Amino acid sequence: MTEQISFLKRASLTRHPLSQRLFKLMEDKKTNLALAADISTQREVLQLAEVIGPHICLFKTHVDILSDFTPDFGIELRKIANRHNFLIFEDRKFADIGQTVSLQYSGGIYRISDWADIVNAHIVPGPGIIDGLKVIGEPKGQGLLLLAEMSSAGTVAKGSYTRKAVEFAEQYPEYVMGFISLKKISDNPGFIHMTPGVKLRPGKDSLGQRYRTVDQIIGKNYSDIAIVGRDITHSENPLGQAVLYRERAWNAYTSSRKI
Ligand code: S5P
Repeated sequence: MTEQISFLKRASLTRHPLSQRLFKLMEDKKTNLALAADISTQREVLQLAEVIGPHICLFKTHVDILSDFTPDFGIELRKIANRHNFLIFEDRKFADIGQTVSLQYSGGIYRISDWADIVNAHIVPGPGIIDGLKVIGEPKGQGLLLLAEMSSAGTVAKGSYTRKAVEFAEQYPEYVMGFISLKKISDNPGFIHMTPGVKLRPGKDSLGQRYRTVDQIIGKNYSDIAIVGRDITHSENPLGQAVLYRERAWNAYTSSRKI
């Protein structure tokens, strides 16, 4: 097992400007918690960002869930992100050829590249998908995560598929920031690992989602960021629950990193 390195040190070990910023802001704010805001109205999503913003490093959106989307959404969310110092991750899961994803990223109704810092992509089409997104995102200082593993039951993203994601990422260190994965899958300290499917207790939902605890994914599996959705957004006290997750995720990080 290689040494587990602190976020601060890792900021100096990546050339990716946005990864440097994310490592530093996690260390400054003392949070490695990301919120998954799978909510269907702009007002509720923005309100959540405002309330939970001080406790997170990253706010994850699914903009195509919104029933009342207007271009103001991105503008308003950016203002909140700047005020509370977190990054915006639009969980678009691109999966097409390079030319098509470049249009999906920059155009359409959502114009994702106007307001999101980070997007993600499946690697199923091959590295052309990274080239297509990079054309849009790199000049704007944005970053990409590759879906190397998934939290859902029966996923085929494992074994050689996961290793391929690492191989692709290594070819694009100036644009790919890291992975969506269930554990640390690369020893390159510049890559950031983010893990969804997190709850206070292990379990599953009725549609194939599987949950692990913060201690499992960060303490034992050496992932970096816990992405928590319904266990915060659907709790009776989202702010209190976010504060609890923040403490647990940060403790799991500090007690498992050495230098
Ligand atoms: O493998 C994955 C990848 C992602 S990005 N499994 C996931 O659940 N996600 C996303 O994380 C999913 O789209 C959702 O937005 C969030 C998990 O939400 P929760 O309510 O189950 O915590």
